[in-house]
Amino acid sequence: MWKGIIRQYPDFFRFSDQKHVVTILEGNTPLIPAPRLAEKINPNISIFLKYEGLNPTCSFKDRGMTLAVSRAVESGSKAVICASTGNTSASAAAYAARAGIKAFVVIPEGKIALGKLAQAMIHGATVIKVLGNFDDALNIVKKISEDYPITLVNSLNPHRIEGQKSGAFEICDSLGSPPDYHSLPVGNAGNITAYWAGYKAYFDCGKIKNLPRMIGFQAEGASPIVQGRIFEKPETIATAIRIGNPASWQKAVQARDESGGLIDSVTDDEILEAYKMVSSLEGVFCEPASAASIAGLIKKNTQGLFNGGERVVCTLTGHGLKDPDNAIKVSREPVTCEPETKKVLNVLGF
Ligand code: AN7
Repeated sequence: MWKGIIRQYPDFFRFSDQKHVVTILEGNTPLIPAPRLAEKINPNISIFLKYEGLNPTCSFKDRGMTLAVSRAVESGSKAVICASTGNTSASAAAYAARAGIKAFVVIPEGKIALGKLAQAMIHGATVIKVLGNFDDALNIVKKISEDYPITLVNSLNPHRIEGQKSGAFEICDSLGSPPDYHSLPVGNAGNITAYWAGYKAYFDCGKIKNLPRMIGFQAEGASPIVQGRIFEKPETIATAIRIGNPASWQKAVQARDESGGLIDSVTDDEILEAYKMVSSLEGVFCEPASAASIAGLIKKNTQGLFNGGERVVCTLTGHGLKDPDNAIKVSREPVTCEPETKKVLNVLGF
């Protein structure tokens, strides 16, 4: 039976007392081959989707949260706090509930997907909506965690990044070696940092013989790393990555440069196109921010990045059901009709 990432990778996550481990059996997400997507984008490459939407709270954040909350419990902490565009708050709320400690979450008012808000609320977190953006919220929780006995569980907490390395371990374990390219959406830039650290850790202990190139994608309206400037007013339909001043900015640049990769931006239209493509061609439903990894792959393929024969992994960071509003907005409307077979057949075109 799968035991959650901490117990599954004990060489990397050591605990002197196992009773401190807080897990909801996160990780072990499928690496799904995407042949129909590849056929459409470039039949000479292989695409795999690391479907992080199948974690306990339906995003990759659970990998870091199991470790951050376990370490908080280990150190005797009774409360955690985070700023969030939604997924971190959902995960923090769930793991705090599991640990029997308090969660305080600070989110930008009106700019988080409905499912994520529902998660934070149902798990019993104290939810504070600020009339500002994620960057404002992060500044507030950083200050609070410095002054009060409350553990910060944003990715500034190094245990978050540590835990998120496990995504890279699983991919190498599944493929038998790393992919040639690893594509990710970039928001606060913790995940691209974590995956690169994970690949390097596996390389250093001899489990893999080479390293992938990391390719990261920001939304154009929230692309501080690409443009080399803080965005005071980040805007994108992909609210998860609506971040103007990423906490792991320098580490993401380092991951890009060390791996020989790149960080670029994609437009909201490109994101929504990729969002529809992956769900309609592969039956895999992710949230808009996640589709930035695929939008970026499409953009780079058009620009001639691939020679043929490459294996590319795209991390689909969060489940599509988190954001039903956007799914409905971009899809064909259901047809309403009288409860009569003839009328239904008529709509079906028979
Ligand atoms: C679905 O929840 O920042 O570059 O506060 O939810 O590691 O920040 C979420 C980020 C990508 C970007 N995809 O990852 C938060 C938050 C989804 C996300 C990202 C997020 P990072």
